[in-house]
Amino acid sequence: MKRALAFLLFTAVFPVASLFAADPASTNNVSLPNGFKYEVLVEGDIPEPVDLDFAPDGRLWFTSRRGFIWAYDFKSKSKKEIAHIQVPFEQIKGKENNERGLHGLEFDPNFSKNGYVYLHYATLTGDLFTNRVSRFTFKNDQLVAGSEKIYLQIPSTRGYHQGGVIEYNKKDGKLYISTGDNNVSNETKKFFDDPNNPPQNLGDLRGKVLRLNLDGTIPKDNPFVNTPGARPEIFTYGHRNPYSMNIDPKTGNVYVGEVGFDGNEAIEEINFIKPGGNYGWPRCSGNNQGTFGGDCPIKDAISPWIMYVHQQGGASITSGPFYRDNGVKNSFPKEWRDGMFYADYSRKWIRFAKVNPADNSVITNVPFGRGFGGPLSMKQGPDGALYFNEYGGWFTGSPKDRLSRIVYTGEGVVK
Ligand SMILES: [Ca+2]
Ligand SMILES: [Ca+2]
Ligand SMILES: [Ca+2]
Repeated sequence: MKRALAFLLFTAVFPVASLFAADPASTNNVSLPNGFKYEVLVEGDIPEPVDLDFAPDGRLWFTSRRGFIWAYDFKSKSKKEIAHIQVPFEQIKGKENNERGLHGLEFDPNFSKNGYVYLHYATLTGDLFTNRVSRFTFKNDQLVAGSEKIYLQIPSTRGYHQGGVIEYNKKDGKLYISTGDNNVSNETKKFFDDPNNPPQNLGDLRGKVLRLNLDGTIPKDNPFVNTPGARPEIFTYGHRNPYSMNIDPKTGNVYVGEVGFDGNEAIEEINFIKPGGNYGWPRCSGNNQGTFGGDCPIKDAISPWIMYVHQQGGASITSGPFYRDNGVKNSFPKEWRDGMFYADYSRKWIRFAKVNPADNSVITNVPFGRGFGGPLSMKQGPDGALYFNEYGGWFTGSPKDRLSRIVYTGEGVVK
């Protein structure tokens, strides 16, 4: 994530106990196309909501960087704490930023039978930080003690860029996991051409998209299984901080949102993931431009699928769902289907990129909504609505942390 708001790091936390007191109209200035409605499901008392996913029973589970897992129940219109994982999320005064904590959540496709949930979270042993990808078993809304099966242990030597998403791809039956480069942004000049730096180093799990079988073993068709010195879990490399990931349910195409470098020339990217692909960081970014000028020295670096240059002010991209008609009454109308919704946390907008199915290129890219409080981790719900977290603070927790959605209520429910 961007550090532009780092001055908020040590602000005290004032969680608000009330769940439904929010009047969105009074706290936000949200604008949306005609026929769409913005709704806040939970506000306050959910510090630092970072990821969400729908459980097979229809509830929406969401995670807090501080280790909480909550389930939102649509019938009772309330959230319930499912688990609290101990994670080192605290900021320590005078030390570097600590972006670590609990992040990604994913359900096993047979969750209703086996209770398996995959989590991506940080641990601290002595003074050694590690990001872990593990499978846990849940029973009757409780984490079964001793059920953890560790799949990956990823070093986290610095406090920045932890990545941390887990998505299940029902097309190939695999888990996709994103990891941050763990680098410190303002030191980029020191390491950008160092081959041992994580994102370009195939012996290091950081700055990557990883791919695993559901049982934690390595898929035989991963691109680097036969490359000496390479970690066989790696699917793509050269990533900076892939903090969001979405998979098109129809095609199985995987996209990662990658937060850009600092400064006016910096570029926000959404990358379309291709097996074995090198996405350039830290040597290059955007359309194969050298990070500090000139052409990209990596000749086969893959350019972003969507990108924009900061020009001025902070920016922090998040990928969102590849929206498909799922046959429900409130599906979004045609003009808002068969493309990706994506957002910018800092700029507080959501856009929509419609895609040509013949070649997966973006045909149109238009504004959808604005005025949200830090949108993160967007998903399409089984009811056709667009769900997302609003992360109101900056590693602090905020009374404006929210779980929200956008519902289509337009005339005639266009099919
Ligand atoms: Ca997930
Ligand atoms: Ca998922
Ligand atoms: Ca790139």
